[in-house]
Amino acid sequence: MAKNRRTQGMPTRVELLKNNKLSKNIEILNPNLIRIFEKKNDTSLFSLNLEKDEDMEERFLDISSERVITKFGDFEVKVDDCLNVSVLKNGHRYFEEYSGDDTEIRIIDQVFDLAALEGHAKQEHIVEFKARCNFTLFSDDDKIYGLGDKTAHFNRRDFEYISWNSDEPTQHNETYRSLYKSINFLMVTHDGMWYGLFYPSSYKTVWNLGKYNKKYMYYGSEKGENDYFLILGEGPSDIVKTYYKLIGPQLFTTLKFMGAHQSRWSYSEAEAREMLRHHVEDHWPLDFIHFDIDYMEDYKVYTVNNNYISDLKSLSAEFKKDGVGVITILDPGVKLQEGYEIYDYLTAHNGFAKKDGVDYVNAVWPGDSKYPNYFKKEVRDYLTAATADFMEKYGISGIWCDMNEPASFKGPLPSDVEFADDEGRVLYHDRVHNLYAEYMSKTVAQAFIQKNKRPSVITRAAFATTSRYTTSWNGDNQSLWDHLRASLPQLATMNMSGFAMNSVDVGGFGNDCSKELLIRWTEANILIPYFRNHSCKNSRYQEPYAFDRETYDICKKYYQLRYDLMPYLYDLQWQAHADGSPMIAPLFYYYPEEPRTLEENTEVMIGELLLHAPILNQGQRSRLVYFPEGRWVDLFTKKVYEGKKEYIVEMELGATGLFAREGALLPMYQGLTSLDKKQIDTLYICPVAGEGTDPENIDFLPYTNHEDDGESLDYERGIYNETVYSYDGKKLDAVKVTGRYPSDYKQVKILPF
Ligand code: MIG
Repeated sequence: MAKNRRTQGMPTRVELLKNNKLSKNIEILNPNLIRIFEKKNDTSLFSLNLEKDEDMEERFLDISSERVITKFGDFEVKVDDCLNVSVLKNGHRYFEEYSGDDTEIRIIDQVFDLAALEGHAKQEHIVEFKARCNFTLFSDDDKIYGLGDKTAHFNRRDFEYISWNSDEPTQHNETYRSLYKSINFLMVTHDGMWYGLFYPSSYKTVWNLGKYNKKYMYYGSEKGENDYFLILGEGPSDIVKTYYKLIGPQLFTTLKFMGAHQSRWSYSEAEAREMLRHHVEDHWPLDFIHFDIDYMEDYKVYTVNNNYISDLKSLSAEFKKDGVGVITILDPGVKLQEGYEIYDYLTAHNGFAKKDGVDYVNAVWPGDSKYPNYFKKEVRDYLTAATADFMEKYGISGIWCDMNEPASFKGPLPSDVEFADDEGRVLYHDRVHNLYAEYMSKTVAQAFIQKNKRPSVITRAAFATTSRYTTSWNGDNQSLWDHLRASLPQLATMNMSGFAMNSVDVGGFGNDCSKELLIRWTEANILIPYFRNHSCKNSRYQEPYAFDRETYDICKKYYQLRYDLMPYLYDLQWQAHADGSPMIAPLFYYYPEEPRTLEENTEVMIGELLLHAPILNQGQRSRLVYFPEGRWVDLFTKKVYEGKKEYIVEMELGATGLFAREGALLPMYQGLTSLDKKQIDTLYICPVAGEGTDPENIDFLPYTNHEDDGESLDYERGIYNETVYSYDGKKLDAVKVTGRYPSDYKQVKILPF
C-alpha cells in the first residue's frame, strides 16, 4: 500500500534550483535520515544500506510553502534562498549549513610538527577543496563527538582532524589529526538538541571543528562530492542507531574471542609455555595467546620460522588442550623474493599494486615488498585460501591484521599507485587508501565464513564500514597514564560509530609499564569489548604475573570478574550487532539531558546497567564519581549512591568504581577460566539490591538473555534463544521468546548479590 502511495506522486527527493541551475538535492530516506548532495559520491567500494523507509511518505508533508521541505513531528527541514539547508526542532534552529562569507577556501596541510615550526625542513601542501560543506556552530557550548579512534576527550570541538589512515608510532596526543582509522561520522549537540553527520567518501577528508573560526565547522576533501547524510533524532542513541542502519551490520564474533587475550612482540616458545602454566596452575583466566611478527621466516607472510617456534602445530595443539587459542599476526606486505610461493603467484597473476605499469615496491618488515591488490576478487580468493590453509596447517584460531593503513617504511605510497578492480578499472591509491584494511579484513574473514565459523579477525586500520568484517584495536598507544585516560573516550567513541568490538593495548604498547599502571589499567579496562594486554619489544614485561604477587592477585580477581560477567558482555555484543548499541558508552549516551554528562571523560557505561568510574591517575586512592539518574550500587561494597549527585568514593589499589543500577538482573557465570562451551551448564541471574534494601521493595527490570553456540554462523538462520527473565524479589521467572538452540544451561539459578 505504501508503495502505491509513493507512485501517486509524493516525492522523497527534492531537487533545488538556483538561477535555473540544478545545484542541490535532498533525498529523504526516512524521517531521521536525509541525504543532501550536489552530486552523489561513488560509494560502490563500500556498501551502505540506502533502503528507503516504506511508509516514509505519510510523514512527508510539504515541499513548497515557505521553503519548508519537510516536517516530521517536531522537526522541520527548511531551505533558504541560497539553498542552505537548516533544521528546526519545535521552532528552534539547531542545524544549519553555514552561509557566512568568512570561510577560508584552502588549508595548509602541515602536520602539527614542532620541528617544522622551529625552522627545520617543512612539508607543506596546500589543500584546495573540491567538496566542502560548512555547518554553523551556534554557541561556544555546542559540542562535537565522533570521528572514530581519535584520541583525547569525547568533545572534539575546536580541533582539526584528517581522515587518512596513518601508522603513527609516536605518542598519540590530544591534537593528533590522523590515526589508523577513518570514520567520517560525528554528532553535534546544541542546546539539548542533537544531529549527526556522515560524509560517505573514502578520499582524504579534513574535519575542521571550529579550529580557525568558532562560528562554523566543515568537512573538506580534495576529491569527492558535496554529499552528506544528515541524521536527526531525539538524542545520541537514536542518531547512532540510524547511522548504524546505514553502515552495519557489524560482525558478531565468537564468545571465546571475548575472553582475555595476552600478547607481546614477540613471545618465545618458552615464554608462551610459561604463560600457559600460569593459566593452568594458577587458574588465571585466558582464552588467546598472540604470536607477533617474529614467528615468521624473514617476515614472509604465511611462513613459520622453525628456529623461533620449533613446532607451531604441536604448540597450538598443546594450548588448545587447555582452552587457549593461538592468534598469529598477518601483515599485507609480501617480501620481494623470487621462489617464495605467495610472491611468485601474485606477481604472475597481476596481483600486486602497480605504478606506471609495473609492480609497485616499498618496504615493510620483510624489506622490499609488494602490496597485494585486495580490490581484485581473484587476489582475495587466493589469499583467503592461503589464510585458511595456514590456519588449518598450524591449528591457528584467529588472525591479527596489522600494518594495513597500508604502512610503508620508504615514504608514503604515492597517490597514483594503482589497484585494478575485477573489471580492470584502475582505482588510485588516493581513493582506496582508507579502504585497504577493509578489503584485507574481508579477505581474511572469508577464511572463517567459508567454514561456517564466525571470524576471529582483528584489524588496526579501518573505514566506517569495516566493522562488518572484523574486530579492531587502536594501535600503538604507550604505557602512560595519559593513554590510560584516553582509552575510555576512544573505545566509547568507536562504539558510538558502529564499531563495538574494539580494544586498546591494556598496559600500553610502547615504553615501560609500572606495577601501579598495570593494576589501574586492568581495573579500568576490564569490561571493554575486546580485552588484550600487549606490549612492545624491549619494553618491560607486563603480563599480570610479571610484577609481584599483589599485582597478579589483583589482576586475576578482575579477569575473573570479566569472565563472571561474560553473559552480560556477550548480550551487549549481540545488541551491538543487532542495532549498533555501544557496549561501552559515555554517560551522555543514556543521559543526554543531564548537562554534567556532556564533558564526562573519566566515567563510562558498560551497557545500560553498569557504570564504571575507575582510578586513572598515579597515586590516587579516591575519586569524585558522578551518578546519573537512578540508584547505583557498588558491586564490591554494596553501598548505594543516589543519582544526579556526586560523591567521593575511596578506591585503594585493587579497588575500582564499578556500580550496577539497582533493580538490574545481571546474567553471570561463575569461576570459568576459559570460555569453553562444554564447561558452561549454569546461568546465574544476580539481582542487584543495595545494602539494607529489601529486594521485595525493588522493581526489578526484566532482562533479555541471548544464547547460541558461541562460534558458528547458525544464529544467522535463527538458531538462538532469547529468554526474558523477571524477578519479584522472591521468584525468578523465565519466558522464552525464541528457542531454536538446544540450550547448554542445565539450570538457571539466582546468585545472591
Ligand atoms: O612496525 O608487529 O601496532 O601491535 O606489535 C610495528 C609488531 C609493527 C605494530 C603493531 C603492534 C605490533 C608491531 N607492529
